Amino acid sequence: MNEKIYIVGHKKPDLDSISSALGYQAFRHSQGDFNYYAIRGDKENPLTKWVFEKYETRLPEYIPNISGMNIVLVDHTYPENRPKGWEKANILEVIDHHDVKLEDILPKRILIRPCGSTSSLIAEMMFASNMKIPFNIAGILLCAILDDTLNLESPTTTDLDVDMVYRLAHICDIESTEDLFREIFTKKDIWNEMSPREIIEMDMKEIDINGKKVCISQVETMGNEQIEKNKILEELTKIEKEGPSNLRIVMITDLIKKECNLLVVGSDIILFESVLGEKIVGNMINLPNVVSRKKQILPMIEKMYS
Ligand SMILES: [Mn+2]
Repeated sequence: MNEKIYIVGHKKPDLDSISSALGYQAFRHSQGDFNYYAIRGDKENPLTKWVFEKYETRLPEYIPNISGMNIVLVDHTYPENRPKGWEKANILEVIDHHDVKLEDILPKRILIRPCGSTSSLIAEMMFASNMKIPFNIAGILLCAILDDTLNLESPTTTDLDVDMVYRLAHICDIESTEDLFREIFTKKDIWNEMSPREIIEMDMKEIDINGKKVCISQVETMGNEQIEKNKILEELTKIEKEGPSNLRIVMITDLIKKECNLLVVGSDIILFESVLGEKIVGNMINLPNVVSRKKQILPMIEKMYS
């Protein structure tokens, strides 16, 4: 009998992490590889819950520790984003659309392609193999791509994402993704119901850049004016005191105005100012036309530390 192989996304999974894991399971099963099994290492976010309910699909099983398991990592490679117990897991394969950090593991199969979402890579495999994609799987992958690419408007969007959205939407019988995207983002714009600590931790990425500790939280809103920046900054300062870092940022993105406000703390704030070419006043700065953590904020910081 074949040993089980578990597919898992990053810690604090977003929709793409959970959708691509389930999508890859469906793809593998279509190939006769029934030993692949999608899981999640953390609680799902409210958007994921809504999308899975909408498409009447069961969430992947929650397994808090992957130690000792055969693993496919989807939607991440960085050690700091891997689920608990990865050090003692057998990582066989990775599929991702972000920057790569794999010096410490040696997976047999690696599929890395810069594009808007891991779900696009999974959908492409499905179409290439002529698999008959079930309606619910198409819907879940479609929502994940729209979420990750901000309805194909994020600078991370590639032709592949556009093509996959078009083909998946066709399966779902959706003519325009505009309404679906609005729904997705209303489900995400739940910041008013959360505490500052919850807001900061909802979509937080910790990154080690050449030994520098950087932490960026992403808060995407549809013109939400009610977000209490001062309270979040107060909490951010508290978190920074608990565990100092080089740079700790909360990126509050307004998807309607297409701009963001950064709340910034950390020991390298002055260095960061010099990269921005602007003063960060009272630990806050507004950046017009900046919406992407991965394509716009991260590269700036990586350049700063290179
Ligand atoms: Mn993703």
